[in-house]
Amino acid sequence: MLRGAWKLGVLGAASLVAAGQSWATPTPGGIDFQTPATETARRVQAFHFEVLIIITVITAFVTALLIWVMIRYNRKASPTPKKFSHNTAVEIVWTVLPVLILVWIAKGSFPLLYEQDVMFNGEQVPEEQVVDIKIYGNMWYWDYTYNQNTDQEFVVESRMLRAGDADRPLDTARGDIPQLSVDYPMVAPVGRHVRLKITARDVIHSWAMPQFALKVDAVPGRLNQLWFKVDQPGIYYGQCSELCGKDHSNMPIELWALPQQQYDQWLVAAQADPANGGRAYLDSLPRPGVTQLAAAE
Ligand SMILES: [Cu+2]
Repeated sequence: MLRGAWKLGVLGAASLVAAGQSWATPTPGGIDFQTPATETARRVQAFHFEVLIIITVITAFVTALLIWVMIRYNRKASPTPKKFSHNTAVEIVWTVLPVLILVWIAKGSFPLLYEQDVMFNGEQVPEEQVVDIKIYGNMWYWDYTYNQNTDQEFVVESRMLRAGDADRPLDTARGDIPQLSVDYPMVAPVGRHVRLKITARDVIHSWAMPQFALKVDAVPGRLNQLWFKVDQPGIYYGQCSELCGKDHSNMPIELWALPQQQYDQWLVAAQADPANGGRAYLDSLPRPGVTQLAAAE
């Protein structure tokens, strides 16, 4: 019962946060989480707020104890200190209670680790329904391989947009976000199980997508995996999250989640001309989802 009430409070707080449009996408000066875009991200954020409540109560309790001791037992108030050094009841309580709190936190945390790490949270998804995208980190850009190991395999390179660039300069009027928008974004279908295989060609990078609550290192010579299933069409942003050299801050991740039909059309366009990454097709679409909110502000 108590647990149910807690969860309601936690979810209420989370949805209040989500309701603030300015927090839906990365905005200058924004605080708090971005709106979660996957079931996993929603659960991770709810768990965050649960732990936040626990640590707030503990911190307040310990602070109150400290203040009480400082006032009640300072040299003036208590000139002759008591000499005892053991109290079995208190010792049992201050051992058992923290253990119970840690077990409670572990009970919420371990299933989330499993969910992020194990493909599709253990759900058996037929191979032909899985969308595979391979991600390489490079100094200092990402590239994305689609239809890997088929005769339709192609690679799209993805670099940050800069003001004044010759090919495609950053244009905030179009909805581009400085330091986050790229020339040829990653594209994935909505409502499908997307399996990411992530590695790097030179140094360690890290592929991170806050709205999906996902982050994993891209390590040369090693293959890491992540998965997601995004509910809403939208443009989602992340950044390389492992210090990888002088342009570490200039290798953002831009992911367009498109309805299946648009995704299929993009695949055809991008495969025909990978160097242009289906950009003309993407530009022909109304910019999907959350970015419209950010651009309208
Ligand atoms: Cu990097």
